[in-house]
Amino acid sequence: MNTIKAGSRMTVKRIDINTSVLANNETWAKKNARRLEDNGVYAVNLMSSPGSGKTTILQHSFQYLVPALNVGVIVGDIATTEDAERMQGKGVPVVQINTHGACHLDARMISGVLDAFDLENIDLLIIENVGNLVCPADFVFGEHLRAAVLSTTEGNDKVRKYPDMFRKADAVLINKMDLLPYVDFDMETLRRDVKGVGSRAEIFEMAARNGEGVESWCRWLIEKVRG
Ligand SMILES: Nc1nc2c(ncn2[C@@H]2O[C@H](COP(=O)(O)OP(=O)(O)OP(=O)(O)O)[C@@H](O)[C@H]2O)c(=O)[nH]1
Ligand SMILES: [Mg+2]
Repeated sequence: MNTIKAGSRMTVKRIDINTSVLANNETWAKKNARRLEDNGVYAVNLMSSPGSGKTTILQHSFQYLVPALNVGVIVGDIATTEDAERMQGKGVPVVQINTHGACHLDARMISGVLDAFDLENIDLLIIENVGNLVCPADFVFGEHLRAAVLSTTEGNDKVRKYPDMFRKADAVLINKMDLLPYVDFDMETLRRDVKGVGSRAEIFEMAARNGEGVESWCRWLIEKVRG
């Protein structure tokens, strides 16, 4: 909080909303982290711009994850339960959060839905964030791992233009590799840019719509969960 003088007698207090919102989020995230730890739950925050393929990747990941781990999913969207419906029938409990306008999930929202899971019997909780390349980067949930999806159709400049998302990611999933011949995107630039923003993320290439490349991301994730 900063204090600025206005005139000779009046003092105006300025509260930095951004800082206080993030500090509050941090408090909730610590509570979540404790609760997840107590129950042996490993949490993943899956982020990307709208339509990069987060839900498609999850739909195709379950065949590898479910035989190895007890999985739960939280999915955030501004509106509708469509993503949660797409993930039904795979033996994975899915909870949909609607933010009604907010462009990201936050730690308090996650705390509010943890009760919906039998946490003692969950090994891996995957949180699909609201589609947005900016805001989700700032809001931690108490998760163990952050994964950012980028699809080839979004352009080769995105890592440079939205560095926070990729700098803070432990894994970068390049999706829609099937469309590579038709778009201006090359993996060499992508790899250089990921390093260039200071990220040490593991990079996976996939075409999730056909299920291609999803297995190696899942194998890597299973190893992370098992520690
Ligand atoms: N060609 C191609 N299309 C894909 C691929 N993966 C996903 N899509 C398509 O991309 C569109 C968006 O995919 P979603 O999985 O809904 O993306 P999302 O990131 O979950 O989107 P939001 O939740 O709205 O942010 C759908 O029409 C998918 O079929 C892929 O590997 N190749
Ligand atoms: Mg989705």
